[in-house]
Formats: sequence, C-alpha cells, structure tokens
Amino acid sequence: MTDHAIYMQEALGLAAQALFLSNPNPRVGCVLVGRSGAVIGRGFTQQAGGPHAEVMALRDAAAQGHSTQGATAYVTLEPCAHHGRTGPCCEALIAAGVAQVVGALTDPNPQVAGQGFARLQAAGVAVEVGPGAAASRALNIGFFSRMERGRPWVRLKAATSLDGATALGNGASQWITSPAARADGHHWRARACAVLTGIGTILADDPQLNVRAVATPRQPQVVVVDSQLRIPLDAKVLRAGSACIIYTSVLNIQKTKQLQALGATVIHLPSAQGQVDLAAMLADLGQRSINELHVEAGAILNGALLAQGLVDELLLYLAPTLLGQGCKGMAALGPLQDLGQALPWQFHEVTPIGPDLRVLARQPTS
Ligand code: AOF
Ligand code: ZN
Repeated sequence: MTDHAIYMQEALGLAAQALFLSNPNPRVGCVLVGRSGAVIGRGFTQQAGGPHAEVMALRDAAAQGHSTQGATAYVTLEPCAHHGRTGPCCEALIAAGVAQVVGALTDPNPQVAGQGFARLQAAGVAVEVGPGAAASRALNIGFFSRMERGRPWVRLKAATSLDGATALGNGASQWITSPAARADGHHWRARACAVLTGIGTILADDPQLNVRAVATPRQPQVVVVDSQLRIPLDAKVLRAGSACIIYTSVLNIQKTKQLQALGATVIHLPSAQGQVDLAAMLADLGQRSINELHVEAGAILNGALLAQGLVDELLLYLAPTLLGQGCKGMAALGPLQDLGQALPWQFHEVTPIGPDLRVLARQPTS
C-alpha cells in the first residue's frame, strides 16, 4: 500500500467510529500527518451540530503540542466550505498551516460541492482527491442518497426461515432467528436515522423500535405509516425518547391533536388510491434529513414498498429452519403470472451471524 492508502485507511477507520453518532451528518474521519511523517492528530465527526472530523483532528494535534505547519490532512470527505452549525473546515485547515489535503470524495452537499477543495487550492494547499472513495461512499450511502436523490437509502430488514417464512400461519414468530442475529439487527437500527413500520405491526406487536442490544449515543426516529390514523395513544413508540412521525391519508383533527400532544408529528400525504403516498413520504423524510431508513414492517407495507421499487437494500436474517406451508412471507406481492415478473435482486454480502446467515441484497442498478 502507498502512504496515501495507509493513512486514508486509518481515516476511514476513524470515520466508522461515527457510525451511530454523527447522523444526519456524514461519517467522516481525518488523520493529520506531520512533516516528519508521523501521525500527529486524529478525529471523526461528532454528533449533529458538533465539531467535524478536521476540527477534532486539529484539536487532537494541538492537545499533544504538535505543530500542524506543513502537515498533510487525510479526510474521507471534502472539507466543508460553508457556515452551517459549525465553521468551514477548509478555513480551519488553512489557518493551521496544512500544506496538503488528500480527500476521498467531493461532498455532494450543494453547500459544499467542490468549494472546499477549490478554497484550499486557492490558498496554496495541494489537493488530491480519490483514495478511499468507494469505502467512504459506502459508509455514507444514506447521506449520498439524500443529497443525490432527495430521499433516504431504504433498507428493509426481515428475519425468516430458510424457506422464507417470517411467521407461522397463526402469527407466531418469536423467535425465528438467534439472539446473535437479533443483536446484529440492533446495530443496523442504530446506524439508521429512522426506523419505519406500519400500523399493522404496531397493533399486532406494540414494538418499541428503539436500539437496545448495542450501546448507542442516539436513538433513531420512529416513523409509522398509518393510513387511517388507528395508532393507540398508549402505543410504545409514542413513549419513546425521540418524537414519532406518523404518515396518514385521512384528516382527523381530533386524533391528530391528541398525537401532537404526545410529541408526535402527523403528516397527511394521501395517494390517488387513498393510502399513504410512499414515494412522497420518502421525499418528505429526505427533507427531514433522514439518510438511512431502516424498515421493520409487516408483509403489507413491505410489499407496497417493494412493488413501488422504493427499497434499495434487503437485510435478511435466515435461520437454519424450515417452517413449511401455510406460513406468512415477508412481503405481500403478487401472485405473479410468470417468472419474468419476479423482482430482481443481487446478493451484495452474505455473512454468518451465530447460527444464522445475514444476507444483504441490492437492486441491480444500485
Ligand atoms: C466536514 N467534515 O466531518 C463532516 C462534514 O451543519 P454542519 O455545520 O455540521 O454541516 C453539516 C454538513 O457538513 C454536512 O451536510 C456535510 O456537507 C458536511 N459534513 N464536513 O468538513 C466532517 N461531517
Ligand atoms: Zn466541516
């Protein structure tokens, strides 16, 4: 590996430490290398509104008494050029006397979009872009989705038997997969900006949909699709720490006021068919800075999202068990008339988790 690749690898490792922390800010890492070739500072993006990776690395170097004059900064995303909740990182790097910036990717945020690199170059800082680009993008798949498509990266999670059943015909479903797989599922909840479910799941299971099995500094926002606004006022998701967003297709002022009094946000987004307009909902969630949307829903909402082509990734846990006929499937789709109508997916990654398999599949285009 070249020096650039080695230091960028370390910066990517730092960026990964922001996985549960920085939402909706991208996960960014920064390594400062002094003129002697030694690493003098490290940082990663803090919670939204907190310092960016570059500022953390500069502070780290200062705290250790290192001079940053003539240093090289390895950053997994273009240093910002805008005055957002924090000052522009490109100015902080220039002021610190950094001589070279190696960046993995241009920031797709229109407020930055090349201006950070341009400003560095205008100040005489050498700029190189490219090392670590694919890994940085993968780590920020939701941020890129929101910036480029105006909607979150939609990841649909399901736990099934080897023959694809999510529950017995009588509804019994606890537990098909192992504790290890369930804990792994919490990791994916934790990295998401929001967890989406449907009213059917709320009424049947009254889930909390928060992160419990892994330590996290923040909880994802809970989002419920509830066409008829049937959610009970004592539903657990309404008691969770982060305020719940409910999408509905009916106007029910009284129930809306009751839900608002509990801290929920109620959004009326009817489709032509009288249900919630799911594509419009995703656009609205993009406006609300949702990067990764983690779907844990029943067959009806899963089927609607899949049929409308709104799911980007399947996160499936497969247990080594066969449940046979008469079971429930993960998505109400079809019945199809011929195999040509089948929805095509591609395996992206397959990982054993305890006794189960975790399968990530993506749309062929993504
Ligand atoms: C960086 N370094 O570590 C991150 C950046 O609201 P603010 O001020 O926190 O700005 C958020 C935007 O800054 C975010 O949308 C993205 O464009 C950029 N994120 N930039 O220089 C970082 N996380
Ligand atoms: Zn910044």
